[in-house]
Amino acid sequence: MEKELSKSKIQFQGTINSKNLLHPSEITRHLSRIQQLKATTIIFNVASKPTKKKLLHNKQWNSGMVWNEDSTSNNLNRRLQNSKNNYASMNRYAVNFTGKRNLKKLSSKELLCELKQRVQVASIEFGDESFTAPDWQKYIPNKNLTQALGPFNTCAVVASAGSILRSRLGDEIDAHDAVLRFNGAPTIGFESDVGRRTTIRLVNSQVLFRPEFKFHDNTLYRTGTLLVWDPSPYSANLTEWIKHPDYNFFEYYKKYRQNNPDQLFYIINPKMEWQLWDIVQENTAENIQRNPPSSGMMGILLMMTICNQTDVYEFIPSRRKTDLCHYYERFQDQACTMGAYHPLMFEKNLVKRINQGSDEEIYMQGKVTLPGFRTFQCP
Ligand code: NCC
Repeated sequence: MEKELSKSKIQFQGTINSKNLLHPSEITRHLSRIQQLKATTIIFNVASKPTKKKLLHNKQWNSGMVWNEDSTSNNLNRRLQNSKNNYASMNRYAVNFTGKRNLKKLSSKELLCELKQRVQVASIEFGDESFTAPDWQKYIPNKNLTQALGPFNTCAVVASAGSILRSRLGDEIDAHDAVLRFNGAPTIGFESDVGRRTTIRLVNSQVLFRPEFKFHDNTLYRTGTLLVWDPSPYSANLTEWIKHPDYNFFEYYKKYRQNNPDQLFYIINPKMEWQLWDIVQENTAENIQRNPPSSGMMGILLMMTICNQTDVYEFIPSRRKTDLCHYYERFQDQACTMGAYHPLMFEKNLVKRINQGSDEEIYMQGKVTLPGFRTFQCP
């Protein structure tokens, strides 16, 4: 077990397995000891295994245990703080942020309207600047992304976090009209926790570019509609981006389309990443990493655009929170959940603020419920 103490926040992170179950009275003893230390926030994580004794009753749950939507870099360990500061000053994408800082916290509705009105979820279309050569016509699907996908009524976004293990959310996820997954996240072998269905898979450009992902051979990628994104410099136009992508995935995209012409596969217009980044920065008091938001945040925005309701699973950590990076790997690193390269913690703050569901659902299931932009009314 691991305890992390700071002046105003105590994080108690532990895995209780069947061999060292705590009796409820012991948990109460731990909690009262922690409370004596005048903690303002207590995060008590229990990886719940099926057990005869209920370890943590709903009654014992309180809102202080849920993700703090005002989390700051003080909530990160020293290594991640340094990494965040380095990425904030490094400015690899020449971010030239001239936006305002919202000193007054926007309401949930105001934030939703900012996202709806300023983030344009769009795919590259044939005829877009630098995508005019005849061969692009062969590869870019005729219908654009938002014409081809949906509208769906209910959608699920499945974050790849290790803490979705033992959630038993699989059936609930599959009951949605569309399910979005990320990068190489599998379903086989994890069905009871993450479901079986994949309607859309959003991958970053590394997945196409780097041979270890076996993008062209792995059948995992053959299901559903594929979307790929790659960061452009902050102010770059498409011509500049196509010459200098982060990972030069364009040839791999064409090759995949050639081999799988019947599978819809879109390239996200990179403007979206920075429109989203601006809103995360504007609504965060400190300087965030000057790198694009994670695939998770982009997938959430996509689904809010094409679905009437989006349930997001384990993007905001539940009571199962763990340092296990992915549910499908054994690698542990807090960076996966809190962010190193991506401004992930700040993305999560924003998503928590626009959640229409309850804190209890976040804590118990890692579930956030978001409205669809098609019907969400802004002034
Ligand atoms: O890890 P990744 O993301 O594939 O996860 C998909 C999305 O799930 C959310 N997530 C994931 C793990 C975790 N513990 N907590 C979470 O909240 C995040 O929103 C995340 O975006 C990416 O965003 O594309 C990322 O991709 C990986 C990696 O490139 C791919 O998995 C392919 O291997 C990045 N890791 C590395 O490059 C080492 C990761 O930083 C972001």
